[in-house]
Amino acid sequence: MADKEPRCGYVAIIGRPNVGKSTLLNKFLGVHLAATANKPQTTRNRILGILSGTDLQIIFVDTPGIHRQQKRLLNRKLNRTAQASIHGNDLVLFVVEADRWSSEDDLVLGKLKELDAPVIMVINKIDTLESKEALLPFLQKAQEKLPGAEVIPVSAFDEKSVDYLLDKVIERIPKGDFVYSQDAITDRPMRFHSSEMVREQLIQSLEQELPHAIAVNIERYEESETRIEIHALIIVEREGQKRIVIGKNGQVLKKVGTIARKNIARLVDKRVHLELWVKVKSGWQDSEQMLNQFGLDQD
Ligand SMILES: Nc1nc2c(ncn2[C@@H]2O[C@H](COP(=O)(O)OP(=O)(O)OP(=O)(O)O)[C@@H](O)[C@H]2O)c(=O)[nH]1
Ligand SMILES: [Mg+2]
Repeated sequence: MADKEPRCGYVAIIGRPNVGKSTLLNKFLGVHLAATANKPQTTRNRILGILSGTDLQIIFVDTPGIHRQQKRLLNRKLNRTAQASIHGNDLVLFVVEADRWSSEDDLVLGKLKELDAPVIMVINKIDTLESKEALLPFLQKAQEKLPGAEVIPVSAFDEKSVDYLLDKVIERIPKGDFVYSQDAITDRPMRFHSSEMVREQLIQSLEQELPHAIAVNIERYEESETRIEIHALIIVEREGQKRIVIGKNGQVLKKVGTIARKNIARLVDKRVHLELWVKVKSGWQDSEQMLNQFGLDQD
């Protein structure tokens, strides 16, 4: 007979920006919970994604990408949030990108060396390699970087490889009672995730530099049995940015609203009415008070 003693553990997902941490989290959960985009510093908070079976609970901890740039308070806060999440886990997934080892990966590596939790090095995006042979030298190099760790190559877009990785994660989950109820998928309210779905679409729609200048604050969130009314305020740093976010004839904002609304509706399983506004608040990225107000984790 199978052992029915419950198992429960924390699994942190750590790495430099843009390697696919949040994409992997969403794939593990089978739900589009965390914002993802092909721009660095998409994730700004510690995000829990909870996967439960009858006698197994895995609490994934998605984190902001650890990076070198420390110019703004926002950057320093992102790094602090990620570093605070490295400790106190049962397993750490150190995510890197196939064939793209950078000095920021070394920066992350340095932080992992002091850990006592086991580390699996996940080499993501192997679908971008031209051939399987190209992977071998990189695998070897990765293994040399962290000799004790298991190294697993995956593509977040390939279900089979994600399932294989998940099996390896499950093997490492220790015995323990569930921390969250079996139906919970995250610890934050859907109000927070709604603002993330809006910010995600903004990041995906805008040019490289602009996403960092943007925050989203939910001003109104009214929920009934079947419907949610959400008013989201988009905060930018300058007038010019406001014009870009709105777009010609409001086209950018309209597209952002349409896709974000669909994604929120899928997440909350209700009808969603979403209204968006844009406001300029210069210097918010360096204001402790505004960073806290816009939902960034407090140190
Ligand atoms: N080709 C390919 N692209 C991927 C894969 N995994 C993720 N991506 C893409 O990589 C980009 C970054 O993904 P994210 O999940 O947002 O990366 P992240 O590590 O969470 O980034 P930060 O939150 O900024 O630290 C997105 O455009 C993803 O679609 C993969 O296996 N293959
Ligand atoms: Mg992310």
